[in-house]
Amino acid sequence: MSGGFDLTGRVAVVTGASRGIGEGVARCLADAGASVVLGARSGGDIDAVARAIRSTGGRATAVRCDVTDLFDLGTLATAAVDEFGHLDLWVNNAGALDVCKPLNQLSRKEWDDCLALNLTAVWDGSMAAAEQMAWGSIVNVSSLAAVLPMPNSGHYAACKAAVDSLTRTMAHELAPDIRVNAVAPGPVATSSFFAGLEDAGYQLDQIADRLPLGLGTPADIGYAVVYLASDAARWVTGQTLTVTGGFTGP
Ligand code: NJP
Repeated sequence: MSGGFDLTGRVAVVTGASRGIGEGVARCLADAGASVVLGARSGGDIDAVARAIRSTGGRATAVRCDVTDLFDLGTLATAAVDEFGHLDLWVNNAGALDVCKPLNQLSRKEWDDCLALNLTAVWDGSMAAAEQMAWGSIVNVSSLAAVLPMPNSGHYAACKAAVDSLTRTMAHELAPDIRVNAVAPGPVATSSFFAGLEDAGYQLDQIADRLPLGLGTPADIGYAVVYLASDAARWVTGQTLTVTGGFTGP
């Protein structure tokens, strides 16, 4: 076992790695020495991220996958073992706030779709991972929204709160071999963040004074995942690490 923050020899799967935070996490894990398997629905985009990681000396492969499909998740987990020999780290990052509406205007389908992507896929992904992992860790990408009132995003916030709860329970059920933690980002500069800001009718400068360290980058979340995945966090499980640049809410 390597020490500190070094992930040399580790094999990691990152879901939603075709852009945004998932891409940033995958790049940080590869920089720390891990071999990475990238999952997302857009095959061309994950191929491009995998190529970029390989071009800088990293080890990466791409597997097309819809995380709302249980079969795809199983295929993603076994692909990691087939390609790199074992699986040590699984990052449930794929997620989205696709519809912004008050709860009393949300359709049942919109609610169900949100749960399928942001909650059920985290459970399914973690179980698919645990089946292939002798030891290691799972990191879930939650949200600061889990602990805030979130008008027009209540369905998404409820999913992320449930992800934090799953994190705590899985940490107990999968111990001692597999640690389970979460990272809760604040505002991170991704295409989804800017689209969500616009949908909510906000300008960036309206929240700027509540961002002591400015807007986050995908790498800022990637470094937190590297820590949680590494031996430096070997006595940390069941925790949600809030990484927000000091942002405490809109
Ligand atoms: O999102 P975005 P972010 N199956 O849209 C993939 C949380 N978060 O990086 O499938 C498989 O740039 C999609 O790829 P594709 C947020 O809740 C963010 O901003 O090809 N993959 C892409 O790679 C989420 O959990 C902020 O379309 C699927 C990726 O997911 C995570 O961070 C704040 C998929 C999404 O990239 C990443 O968000 C916060 C599916 N069914 C929490 N559906 C923030 N950005 O400020 C989507 O608190 N993907």
